[in-house]
Amino acid sequence: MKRILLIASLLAALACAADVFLGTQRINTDSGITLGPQGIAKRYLGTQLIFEAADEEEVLLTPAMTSNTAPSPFVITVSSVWDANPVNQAFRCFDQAFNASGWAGGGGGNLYNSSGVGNQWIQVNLGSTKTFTRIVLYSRNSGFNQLARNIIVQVSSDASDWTDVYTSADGDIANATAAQQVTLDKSITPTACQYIRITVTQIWGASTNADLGEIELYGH
Ligand SMILES: [Ca+2]
Repeated sequence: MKRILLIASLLAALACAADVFLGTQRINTDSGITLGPQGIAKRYLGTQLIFEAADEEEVLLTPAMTSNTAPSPFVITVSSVWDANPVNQAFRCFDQAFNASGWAGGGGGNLYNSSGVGNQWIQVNLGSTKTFTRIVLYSRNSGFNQLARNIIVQVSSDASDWTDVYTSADGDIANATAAQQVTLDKSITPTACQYIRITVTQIWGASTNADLGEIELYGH
């Protein structure tokens, strides 16, 4: 009889382990863990409410940048820049915007548009440690000799010691045939870091500078 009651209790407990929705929040009534609309899990640790991103969640690691240092604490730096024109500044690679021709800024420029060739790089300071999982590159436009053909992606916790997380093979990055074309969409082995650096190791043609279009960095 005791065994039957125990089984009945277990079945009742399992029946209660269900997810319910409270507005846009999914609530697991068994564990007490709630998931927000972005998949952010919340749980109580003593009296503290803890927010933690689900492992599988993948979001943009940078906001739409409005300058190389805004919004804080994000900072974009480059090894070199073509000129001082506002539309050519490094953050244009991370402003989440294109103009009609696919160039990054409101005028004619686009970053990463270096003033030289040979291992030119663009770097992001995420402001805190994140887990980096994916990179997406868009072309600035088609028909430019200086478009990136091969890159190395590195991560760091201090902007001093760097670890390679992706080295392209020739063919990984398409030679652009249209503006705003995705030329690379590559998953990265999840890696904790605060800094991400993209170095152009080869361009498609013979030019005196190197270009990357819009860059999206994903993770959690
Ligand atoms: Ca842009």
